[in-house]
Amino acid sequence: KTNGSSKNTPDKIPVTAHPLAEDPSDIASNIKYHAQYSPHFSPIKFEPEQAYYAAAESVRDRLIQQWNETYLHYHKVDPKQTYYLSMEFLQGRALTNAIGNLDIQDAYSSALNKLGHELEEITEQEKDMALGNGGLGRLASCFLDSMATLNLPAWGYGLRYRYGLFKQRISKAGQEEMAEDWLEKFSPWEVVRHDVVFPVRFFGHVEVLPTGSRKWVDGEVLQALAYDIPIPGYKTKNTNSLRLWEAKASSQDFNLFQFNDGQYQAAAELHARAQQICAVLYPGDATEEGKLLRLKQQFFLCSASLQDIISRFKERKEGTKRDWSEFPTKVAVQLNDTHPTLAIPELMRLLMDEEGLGWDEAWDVTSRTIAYTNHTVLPEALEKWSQVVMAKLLPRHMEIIEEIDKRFIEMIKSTRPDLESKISDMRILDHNPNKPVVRMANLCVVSGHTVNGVAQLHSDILKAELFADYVSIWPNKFQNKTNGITPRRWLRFCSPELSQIITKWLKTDKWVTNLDLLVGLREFADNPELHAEWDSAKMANKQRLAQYILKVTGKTIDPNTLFDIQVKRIHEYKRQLLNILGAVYRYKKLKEMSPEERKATTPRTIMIGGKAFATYTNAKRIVKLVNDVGAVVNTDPEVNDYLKVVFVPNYNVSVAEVLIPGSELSQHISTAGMEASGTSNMKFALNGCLIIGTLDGANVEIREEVGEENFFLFGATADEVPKLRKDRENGLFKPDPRYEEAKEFIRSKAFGSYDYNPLLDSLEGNSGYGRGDYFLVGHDFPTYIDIQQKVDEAYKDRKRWIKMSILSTAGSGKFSSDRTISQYAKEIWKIEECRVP
Ligand code: NBG
Repeated sequence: KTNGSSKNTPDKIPVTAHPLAEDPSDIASNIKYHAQYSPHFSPIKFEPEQAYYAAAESVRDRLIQQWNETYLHYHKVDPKQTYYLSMEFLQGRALTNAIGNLDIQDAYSSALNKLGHELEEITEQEKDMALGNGGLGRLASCFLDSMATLNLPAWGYGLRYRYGLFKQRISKAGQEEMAEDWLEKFSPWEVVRHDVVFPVRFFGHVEVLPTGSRKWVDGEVLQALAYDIPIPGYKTKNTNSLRLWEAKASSQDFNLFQFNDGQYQAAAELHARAQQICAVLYPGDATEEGKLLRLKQQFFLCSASLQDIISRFKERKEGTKRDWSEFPTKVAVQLNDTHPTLAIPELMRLLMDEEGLGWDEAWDVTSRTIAYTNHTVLPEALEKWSQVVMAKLLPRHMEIIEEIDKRFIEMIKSTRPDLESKISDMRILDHNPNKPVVRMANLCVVSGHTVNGVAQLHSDILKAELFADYVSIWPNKFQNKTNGITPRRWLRFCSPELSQIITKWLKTDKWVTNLDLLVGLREFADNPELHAEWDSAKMANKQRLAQYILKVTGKTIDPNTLFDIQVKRIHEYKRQLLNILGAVYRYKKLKEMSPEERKATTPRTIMIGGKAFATYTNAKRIVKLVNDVGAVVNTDPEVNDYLKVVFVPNYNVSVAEVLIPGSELSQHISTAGMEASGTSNMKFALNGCLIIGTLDGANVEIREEVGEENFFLFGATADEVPKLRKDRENGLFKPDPRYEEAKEFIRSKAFGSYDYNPLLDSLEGNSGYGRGDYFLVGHDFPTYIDIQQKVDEAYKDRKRWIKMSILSTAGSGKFSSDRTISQYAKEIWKIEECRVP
């Protein structure tokens, strides 16, 4: 379809605004209204792209109505509200989610038909909003969906990056990164709030006033301007906000005199520097400049958000003077990892220097307001900032951090002399003479009222290792909040076929907001009728996936083979290398078989996808290796029917929505103890996909819930890992011959001339991070191959496999982010539902 005139009679549909239309004809009018009166394109064409923008704007009208009502309701009721501070939000696409949550899918579908378009084609026009790297950012987005659905007064705060996570292109050389321009045209989902602007200062110095109080002055001041994104709940009026800040310089900072004098760059210098702040998500921090910019971003988010939170606290009781001790009963601030840690000294500064509170009072308010979630135990991801850089960029905050550190040490000395020897590890400032740093995680633990991990095993490790010393001081500060995913996006909307079957057998669609109801499927796990329906829904999803793969890679895959998927950021601890070594071993064995023997095997399509950090050399080599293995295997006529290896390019949220419903086996095979939780494992399990995995992160709990007979387990456990590494250092590791064979095969250049020796060498030797097989690929390889054989056998028994698949979905209720968010609300934030009438 090139325009609306091919089908029906779109020309006859009147152009009228009906913001709250229910009827498809009125909705169609409203879409036409937007095409005409919110003109972003010339009026000649009404192609899918134009139709997408017009449809999205018509949905936004409806959202704005609910959104304003929600804002006013919260203003009136003045409930305690949560603010989720995160440097990342991986929202993906919004249109399907919005019309799904508003429950107007059918009406929109027929309205678009009337205009000569298909809803599915229209939704694909939308660019992913990818303002995050991976699980941490997607978790934040799932949380927003649950907060709104549960009618909780809770907002997200983030940054409006001009370019989100890069777009991945695969060439002969491997991964190439390109700027992903989600704002190339514009986003119909954001609303700029010209009246919400706060000043954010950098550099300068601290002045002591005659009263003795301190004030941060001079330096450069930028403006934070709010852009709001509506977050609709599922089948409820409550529509929350995701507020993203953009940096601007004010017009006074434009030097007209210099400009007229021909000094164009100098005239707009501050404007240029403002633009850098929100230019890109997580700029590479290898250079000093990059580091400073990242710190600026973090502070920008914290300062703007806290000023906004404080002004809302005041606004909601306009006219009356509020007692500051009331603040923590009205405000909960959650730090999504240490990235927004500067919220702590910034809140202290605002309370003391702007509002006139004393230290003790400000500290009481701050520590009762702020809570911190830890998302990793990887040492390189635990943020440390140079004290020199911090003192230069944020002189007042450095003073405050020093004072927090000093008081913490005094507290230990006076109350816990037994911990004196631990002070240097526990304190916030590390006075290493070569490079004094601020340890952000320590600052969070010392200052926050609650610290939580993201899966039971991870939280246990935090308490037993990373934060063990603090546990003895504050035993009640530490909690677990096992991650979750929203069942709306990750089942109801991404797999309508399977959803319909579930609703039919459970005789209710209430599972969409009460995921525990899925256990009701267990009683039908052997029912042949359900099996037939389940099988055909899965097959439809596999076909859709195969078409997608054909579209983006040109490769044909067979939906009758076992679809085996591993998609996530490429990292050595996630062990994509173990997966590809297994694939290489499988290929080699297939080559050695007779044609009859091959026919008896279980045909497989292995799909691997994910982005490698641009400067992470080994991760990039892994991407190339997967592609090189695929190039050989997929063109080898002997094995072609039994094995394919496909690299799925540019993995992101919308790609996941196609891959996950179509998968049958997914790999979550990190070295035990290293993946804090994982959340895609939950999405796969919910979609009836079986997991092959280690006892790591949330895998442990998924296995408990779906039943151990429905989980393909292998590998060392977290508590065995330290000894295995020691043994390795002491030369006690005996490699399995199959493992040596797989590596040797790659070294023999069976997959092209690229030199994979440096990558494979990371698996050799005796010790060290990145050398000496720190991630224990060699140790886990034999059990991995053995369990893969069990997978092959299980798949041959169709009945058994489908039963396992049903039981996997049935056991996934716990992993709803509604459950996670209810626990945060009750056990950390102490907030309650505030439903818009
Ligand atoms: C990631 C962990 C994942 C976890 C997500 C969400 C960071 C720092 N951590 O295992 O690696 O699922 O956070 O909690 O990105």
